Amino acid sequence: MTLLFTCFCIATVVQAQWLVANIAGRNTLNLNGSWAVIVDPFNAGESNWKPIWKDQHATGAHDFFEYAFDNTITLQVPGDWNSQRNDLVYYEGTVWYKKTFQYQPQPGQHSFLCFGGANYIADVYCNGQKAGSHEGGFTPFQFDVTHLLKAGENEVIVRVNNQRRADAIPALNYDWWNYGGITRDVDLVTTPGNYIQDYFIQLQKNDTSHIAGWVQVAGSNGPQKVSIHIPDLHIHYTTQTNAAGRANISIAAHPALWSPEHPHLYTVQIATATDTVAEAIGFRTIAVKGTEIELNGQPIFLRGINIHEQIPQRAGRAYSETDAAMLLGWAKELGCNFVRLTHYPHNEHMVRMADKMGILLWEEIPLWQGIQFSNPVILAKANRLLDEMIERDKNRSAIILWSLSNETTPAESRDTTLSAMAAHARALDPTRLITSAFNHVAYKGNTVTIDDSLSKILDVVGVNEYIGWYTPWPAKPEAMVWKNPFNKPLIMSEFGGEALYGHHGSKDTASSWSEEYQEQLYKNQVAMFKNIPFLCGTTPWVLADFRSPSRLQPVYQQGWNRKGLLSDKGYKKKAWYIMRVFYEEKEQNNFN
Ligand code: GCB
Repeated sequence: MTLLFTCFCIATVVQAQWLVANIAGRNTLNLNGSWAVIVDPFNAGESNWKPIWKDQHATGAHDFFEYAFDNTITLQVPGDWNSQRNDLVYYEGTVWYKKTFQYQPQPGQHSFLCFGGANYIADVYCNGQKAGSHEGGFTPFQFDVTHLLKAGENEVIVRVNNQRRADAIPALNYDWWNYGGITRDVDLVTTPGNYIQDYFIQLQKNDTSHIAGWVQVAGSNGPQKVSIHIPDLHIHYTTQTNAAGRANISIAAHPALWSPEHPHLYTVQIATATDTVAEAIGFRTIAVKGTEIELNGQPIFLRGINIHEQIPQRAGRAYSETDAAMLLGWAKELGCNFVRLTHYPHNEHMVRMADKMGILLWEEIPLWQGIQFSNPVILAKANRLLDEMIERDKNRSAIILWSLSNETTPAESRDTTLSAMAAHARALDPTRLITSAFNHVAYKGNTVTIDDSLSKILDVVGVNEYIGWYTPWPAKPEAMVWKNPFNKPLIMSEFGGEALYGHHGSKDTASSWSEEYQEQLYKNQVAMFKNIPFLCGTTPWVLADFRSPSRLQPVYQQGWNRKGLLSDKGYKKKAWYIMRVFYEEKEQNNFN
């Protein structure tokens, strides 16, 4: 009986699918703002006798319900719940959200409910019926709610649960705050019945004279004409979809190439007989040649920084265009042409802003230490997260690297899973490079050898090394030698140490938690970098101090990871200036 019931439940869950690309370019009703919420730590609202998703109201004299969305508390969407209410700072559990809105569905049109992200599991109900479920805190999800909407007032109820799980991605422990809630934008998108579902429009791999890719049209029952207009390139291209609604494209073109110095974006218009959509797209190539990374055929040094999706002054998740401008503005001020979006896909404003500002990006899924690689569900979950990340961001020229993971422990099950994921990502997007950050290197005397077998499957190797912090210096920094048997480009994807802003002490003692110690550590790192010929980029850990429940030092940390070059108020620590000068030198040497 139990088994039958379970099977029935699984069969009826609608998993999120990628239904409509480029939400910003569509006809949308934005559902951001104030949502009524019920905090439900024991998941009482899921039980059969008072399911909250039904949003029932008492009618008879002896009727009552032990919940109500009316006269209850509200939370702002987008936004995490932890930074909005003191009683939810450490909360890990369920919150029910409700929003009502007016809507007039038109015959023949589609309506899609689109969430930028909700951490970690979201169950979505529309007018008392399940629209679908989604697992994963940092990627978008969408449901077709055409059949659930009605004319007049409509309601959406979302159950969000951020309990940590052993078989989740990320798993049980990680070094950042488990911000819960509907943390990103919510939109109701309306399209014609026959509409442009998705498209991939970039330069062909290693070819600056062809724009290539595909357009996917949904709801058509036969071939139909698709046109692509790029007015500034005088391109008016037409083609036809096949029986599956797909049109492959290949257009001879000589666009001005997108680069950090000239982040040129073209307006690209895609049209069918019934639908049209436009967005700004840049064109560039990215490739590996020996141990170099080449942007538009020229070697580039990636002057980078790691950024968490957090505004330190607010101690909360970043979610807006203004937040993106602040975080990426800091990166520019440091002299960066590159950002590693750690450790998960950030909100879409970050990626679009980077496209406009000319900042190259590394984007990764939150496959962070402690993952259950021997559990077969992990590959399926990881591939779905790759799908969702790549589906959303594949047209952003800023993105050059898809990252599969961070700091995984070498094991056969790990290698098999990550190899399958690499193949999956390459099939989805053959134009970009695949990377991963790992911390398994071999130390012998003054020599560090990159020996993790994961390097075999990557285009670019990312090494997190904490020499001077978690690992003592085995030799003088300038005497360190790095060996690269895999002969691939290396990005030093993490390095750094902790310092409390404004706290001064010994430059030689880590436990001084002083700006001087962190500054000296950066001087030493830079001295070492100058002798690594195959080093193609550096991303210090990390732009700004960030909240972490495992940082328990009561005087200096107080629940914050203090490895920021900026403090929790955004003030520059001494180490900031060491990186700034290093990047100035790199820029002046024309070593981009
Ligand atoms: C790492 C992790 C990063 C941590 C950092 C640290 O290696 O990749 O997520 O926050 O070290 O500060 O220990």
